[in-house]
Amino acid sequence: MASPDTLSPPTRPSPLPVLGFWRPAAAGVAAALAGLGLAELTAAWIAPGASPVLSVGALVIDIVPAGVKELVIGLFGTADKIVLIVTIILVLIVIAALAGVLESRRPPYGRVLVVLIGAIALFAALSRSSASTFDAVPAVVAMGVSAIALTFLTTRLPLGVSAAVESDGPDRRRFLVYTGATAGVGLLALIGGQLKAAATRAADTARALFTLPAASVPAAAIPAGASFDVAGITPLITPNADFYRIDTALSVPRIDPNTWRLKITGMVENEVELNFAELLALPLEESTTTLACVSNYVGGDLIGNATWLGYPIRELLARAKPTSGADMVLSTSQDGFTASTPIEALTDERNAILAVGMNGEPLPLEHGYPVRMVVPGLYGYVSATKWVVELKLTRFDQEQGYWTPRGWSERGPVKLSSRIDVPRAGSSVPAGPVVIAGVAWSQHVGVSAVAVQIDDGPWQDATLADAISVDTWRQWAFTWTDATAGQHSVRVRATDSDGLVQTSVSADVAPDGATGLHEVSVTVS
Ligand SMILES: Nc1nc2c(c(=O)[nH]1)N[C@H]1C(S)=C(S)[C@@H](COP(=O)(O)O)O[C@H]1N2
Ligand SMILES: [Mo]
Repeated sequence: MASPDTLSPPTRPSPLPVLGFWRPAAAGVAAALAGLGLAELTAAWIAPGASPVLSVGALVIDIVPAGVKELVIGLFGTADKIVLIVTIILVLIVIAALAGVLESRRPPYGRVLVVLIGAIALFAALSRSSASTFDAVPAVVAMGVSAIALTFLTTRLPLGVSAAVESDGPDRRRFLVYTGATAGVGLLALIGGQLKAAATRAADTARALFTLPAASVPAAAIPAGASFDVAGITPLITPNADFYRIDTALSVPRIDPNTWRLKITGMVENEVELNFAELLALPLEESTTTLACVSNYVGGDLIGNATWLGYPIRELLARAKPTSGADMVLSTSQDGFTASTPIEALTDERNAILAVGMNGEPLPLEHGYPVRMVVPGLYGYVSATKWVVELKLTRFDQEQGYWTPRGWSERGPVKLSSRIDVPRAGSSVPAGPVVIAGVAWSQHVGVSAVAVQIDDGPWQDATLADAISVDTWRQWAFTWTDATAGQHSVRVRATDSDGLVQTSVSADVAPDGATGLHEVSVTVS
């Protein structure tokens, strides 16, 4: 007679769970997929250069010895990059499975592994030469999401299951639903990120292939005497790569020029619509204009000067025929930013343009590609709408630009100012003649004089370089012949063509631009 104990099946799972392998491994892979997918999606939107997979790939290319590289290229030819990406993904899957198993048996070592891998991705993203702080975000998302998903899946799900329930039952269903949902979110995010990245690449390629039409009206030649040969002075024309960038865009809008359209709406007799090809076919004009940000403090560098190519806005407004009450053009960017520009500034003789070119190149993406506004004499926040898609004729008493309800003036003419570029603040210079130099601007009026003051001495006239136009900054220089040893302060002051002298009264940048005199202290030795 057999003992009943040995015949009857166990009535409940053994108190010591059988340590599963496949479920924790699958949970690890699902968690990694969720983290990676959301990280790639984040990268595609806010940091296109910082895709975790691609930046790790770039890191591998950098550190792999030349011999291995040649071997891989020899074996796979032009498919070498795909092989690299597939390898990275396979390695990641293995590590993720390992992290799942580790986390289910020896928490928190699975999470520790996830964080380590995330740290490698973070290092890879930030070690690129053009990395910015935003580039840290995708790797941090990957790390955070994977670690949280891993913890959730390994602590809440029946992973340590006995053979009896392995094949079926509610446990299995629960496991499949949660793990599947986690992996599904990751997969969807990954696909979304790839679609966004493809759109970005398409826009970048379109920009790279686009050649600017020639100007019908070329910019006035820059006089030979417009720049001084002084080391350290601001270049007269700011190279695109050095041009300051200010906008509210978390991710730079990528506009397909083939779908770009400008609408002129609001208080007009005729609504006007224009596409990119139509704009390029118009007689484009070139002009050199200094662009300044209202947030530029005295002596600051949120100002640049470029030769822009574009079409006069006044001509387009003339087509639309604004009705009599309109006094403002509210320009809107594709990303929703708006600027309120007085209608006079767009219809008088100044070079207010819809710009497509900057220093001989299509507008850089960050500077408004394919089309932006440039209006001489007004701060950027009330005039220089990048990625512009609509000009609405309206009234200041009816609508406001983006920054006005946020504490900035509805109108923002650029204030008369000047800056000392050399010697730099806090620097030491040898005794003897010292060249002091910089730039001064009084947009749309023009600078007529610049003077320099050393310590409490008299104001002495600096030499002005030739002007390009009243809408551009002007270089100035002064030779301080009797610089004596010790600590000195140097101040600069400009006078505009109307005779207005730059005020020494300091005002903050808000609400309508800083005032005061730029002063640097230098040590003469
Ligand atoms: N679409 C859009 N355009 C914008 C802005 C913005 O936030 N979004 N900022 C404005 C501000 S405040 C300035 S100073 C200029 C700066 O232009 P830049 O980045 O080309 O130097 O763009 C203007 N145009
Ligand atoms: Mo600005």
